[in-house]
Amino acid sequence: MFEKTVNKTKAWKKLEHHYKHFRKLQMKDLFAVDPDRAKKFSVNFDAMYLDYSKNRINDRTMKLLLNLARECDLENKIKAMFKGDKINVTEKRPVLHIALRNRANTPIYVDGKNVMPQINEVLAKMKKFSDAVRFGEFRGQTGKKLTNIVNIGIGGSDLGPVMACEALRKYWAKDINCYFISNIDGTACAEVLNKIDPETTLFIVASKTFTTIETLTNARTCRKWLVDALGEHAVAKHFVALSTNTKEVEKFGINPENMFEFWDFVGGRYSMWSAIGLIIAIAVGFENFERMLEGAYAMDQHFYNTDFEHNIPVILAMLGIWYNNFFGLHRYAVIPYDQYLQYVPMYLQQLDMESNGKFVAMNGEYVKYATGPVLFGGAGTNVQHSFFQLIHQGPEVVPIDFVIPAISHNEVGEHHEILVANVLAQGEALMRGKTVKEAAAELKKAGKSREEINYLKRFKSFEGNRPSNTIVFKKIDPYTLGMLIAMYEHKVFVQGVVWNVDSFDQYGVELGKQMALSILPELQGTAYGIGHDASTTSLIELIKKLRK
Ligand code: G6Q
Repeated sequence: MFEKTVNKTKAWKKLEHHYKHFRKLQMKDLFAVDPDRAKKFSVNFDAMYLDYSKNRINDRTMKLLLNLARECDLENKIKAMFKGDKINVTEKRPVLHIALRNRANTPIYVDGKNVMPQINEVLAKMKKFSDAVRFGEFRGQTGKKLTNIVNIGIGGSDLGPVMACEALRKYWAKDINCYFISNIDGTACAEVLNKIDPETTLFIVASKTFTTIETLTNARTCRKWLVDALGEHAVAKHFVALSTNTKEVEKFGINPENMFEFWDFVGGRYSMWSAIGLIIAIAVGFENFERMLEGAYAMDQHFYNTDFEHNIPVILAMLGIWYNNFFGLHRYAVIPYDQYLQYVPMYLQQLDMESNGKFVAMNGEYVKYATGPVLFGGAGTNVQHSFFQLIHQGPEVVPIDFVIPAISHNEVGEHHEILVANVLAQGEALMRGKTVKEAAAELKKAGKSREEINYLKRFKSFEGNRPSNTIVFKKIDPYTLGMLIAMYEHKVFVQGVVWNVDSFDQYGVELGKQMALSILPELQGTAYGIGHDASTTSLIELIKKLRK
């Protein structure tokens, strides 16, 4: 079914060869000889500007990388996703988050049925409901306006909504507050319930399967809290469900009329554009939610229609492969210089690592090359004062994406210019570095003794030649957020195609879940010693003793 192992392709071999000659080249020298480099290695699309010139590439590198994409049949794989083929092979499902934001409303077929009417129907229901909550037409049991919106969900049913709500906080209705309960740790529930009033609270139970133990346990706790305060009748006015599983929603005690549906062709970590985004729509208003869909749609069109040379997700994906598979750099950081984007790295961690952290290829064989990197990040400038030491001087280079809006939502004094100065300085410093000689000269100028200079000069040097992309927007708004997230979704897709893994399953999270189910009765004292290793058995005993 899936023909060639990527590391046996012609393009891969050529890249290996190219790498040998290229790896020592310094970016600063490449800049020095080519005044057009910044222009050549940048793309401006719609509201987004990508500068990828601070990468260890030249024309030939890009040509070979894009040839690799071609040799992996990327063009047809993109088409297959957009037309609803079952590209999630292990689960035999299509992958149609793009249909959720298909603003042109062109038909997309799954098993001969156009999925657009059902998507539009749910969007219309979301609009009606989010408006009704925002404008106080849908009220709580005691007639009060619902102003505390609590999303109960985990993983893909949590991270997108959390990230987007935070990113768009400036657009929240003045009287609405959003809360998120995901962790099974009772603290997550307790801390939220302590802050809110049942009369003004709407719980959104977000679960694709409606069988996830964390979400159902949290939802039951919240349901009991509400019923204790307002009685059983209140559930209909204070609980809605987002799910693909009507039967389980009913079983839980939520009327299917209060359920917003989505479908198996939407993966959890790709679901913020579906009913899972309901809390976003309530917080920022449906028009803004639609703007987010429009931004994502614009990126989808760009990805679908643009030749690889100017295709932002393709370029970013292939650069990632250059570092991961040829330089052997298996870590990667995303650093938004925007406080509102602080959860973007956390969101991308799931998107990227759950999609491509795989060791079996589509043909069922173990891969013989690195796949998804470890992704981490945080908001700048904060992280400059934490892990940037390693980014600048750790022995392993970490390629970075910087994201920066030109205009802040809170233009206070000179804050934003200082912020921008910092992100640009980081990119430049990582690229240029500081030679030992330069460091020595600085120490000399500072009046240090010869002995001190000799000792300190290496500590004070920076090898440089460390790559980064810079993604610039005029402003982070619903539209540009949609573009940014869709860009990363497609980047991850492209890498999955090249690595030939199924980016849309997640069997890796199953084993721990299964084992937890077997340990639970032991902790509760209803089962004993079910063949664990000695460490696990003694930890179970220790914790049982401590809990007595
Ligand atoms: C995402 C994963 C996973 C999922 C959660 C929650 O792609 O499938 O993170 O979203 O396990 O699942 P439910 O939505 O079914 O509760």
